[in-house]
Amino acid sequence: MELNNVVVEKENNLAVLFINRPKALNALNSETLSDIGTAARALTEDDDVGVVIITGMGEKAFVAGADIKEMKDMSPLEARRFMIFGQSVFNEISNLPKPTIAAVNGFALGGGCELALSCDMIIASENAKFGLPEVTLGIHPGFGGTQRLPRLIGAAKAKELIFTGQMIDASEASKIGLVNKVVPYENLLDVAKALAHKILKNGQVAIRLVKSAINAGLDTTLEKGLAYEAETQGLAFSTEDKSEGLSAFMEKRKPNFKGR
Ligand code: DAK
Repeated sequence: MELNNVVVEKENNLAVLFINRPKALNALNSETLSDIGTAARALTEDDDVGVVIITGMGEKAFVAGADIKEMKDMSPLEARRFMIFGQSVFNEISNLPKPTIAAVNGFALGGGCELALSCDMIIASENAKFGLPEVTLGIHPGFGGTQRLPRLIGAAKAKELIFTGQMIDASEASKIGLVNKVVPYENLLDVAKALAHKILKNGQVAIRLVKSAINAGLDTTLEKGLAYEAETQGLAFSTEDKSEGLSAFMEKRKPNFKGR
């Protein structure tokens, strides 16, 4: 897969998607958004890939936001089109039927913070900085931040970050529950990969089903979420992995999951 602004590396059922525009601090222009969408669709179809890590190329930025130079001259209609396109790409990340880990290696601002929020888990390096500075530009978050941030950290904290546009460091992000873990920059990818490998040891059909149950539950009532959970668990009971997992427990051995 040849893309200008995204590089995908694969190793042992794990894919690392690098946003590769370091001279512009990996800012999201239309081409980069399109490349992320293309890569996400390819990774969705790729049965060899069980977990996807998303990170930024270079030492400075994960993604410093939507491309301000490109946005500057957009008409309202172009902005609307850009937003719908961006939201669809971020939805593809959020709905990717396998776990995603954002490995945030520096600035994650605006659309960059929203990209991290579209992933299932966020691991940050100690130098990472998070923020939604859109209101300082006279606009507001437009790639899902107004919806995903309050769901993750609660409305009051999300409003504080969005209304002030202030940046917070990795340790503050950890305190408010925005990130799962903070690690030294040098260890970031290794820690993300170690987390991915822990996930990859488990039954992959169950992982896909439970991700869809958790995501569906976040958008609905507890009652409907529980009904969905019963359906996905029913499906999990139809898999070879379920037979293998329960047998392995009874036989006091490690399971050999096949992902089916
Ligand atoms: N867009 C374009 N270029 C950017 C950029 C960005 N967001 N951020 C940085 N760059 C470029 C800089 O222009 C500079 O390029 P050259 O001047 O060398 O050509 C290069 O990256 C290095 O940046 P700096 O020289 O500024 O580096 P510093 O270390 O001094 O500062 C910084 C780092 C991250 C604090 C600073 O670059 C910065 O404040 N960047 C902008 C952060 C920001 O405000 N991001 C945008 C958030 S708004 C929408 C949907 C969604 C959105 C909007 C609309 N609709 C559908 C319409 C989302 C909006 C956002 O994400």
